[in-house]
Amino acid sequence: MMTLYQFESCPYCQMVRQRMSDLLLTYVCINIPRDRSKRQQVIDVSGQPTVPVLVDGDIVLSDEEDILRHLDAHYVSKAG
Ligand SMILES: N[C@@H](CCC(=O)N[C@@H](CS)C(=O)NCC(=O)O)C(=O)O
Repeated sequence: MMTLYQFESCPYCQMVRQRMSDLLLTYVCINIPRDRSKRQQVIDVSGQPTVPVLVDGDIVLSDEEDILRHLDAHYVSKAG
């Protein structure tokens, strides 16, 4: 199961959520604080504090463009 670290009003996160919905993907959403100083969970998983961060198995992606490329490369066919 993929895990997305995000907060709702982040426009980059919104782009990723939209793409995941379009691709009919099921994933776990971890809502993180907007306050950058309270993002230890994100730093622990990705080594940096920005979101979105997507974890897909052994793959950890911390830039929305990388995430969108990854989703398109691996999951496009599922949406039919
Ligand atoms: N991945 C983007 C950055 C994404 C980004 O800026 N996300 C915002 C949330 S919309 C963020 O986490 N900013 C850091 C902060 O809020 O302190 C990049 O590398 O340019």
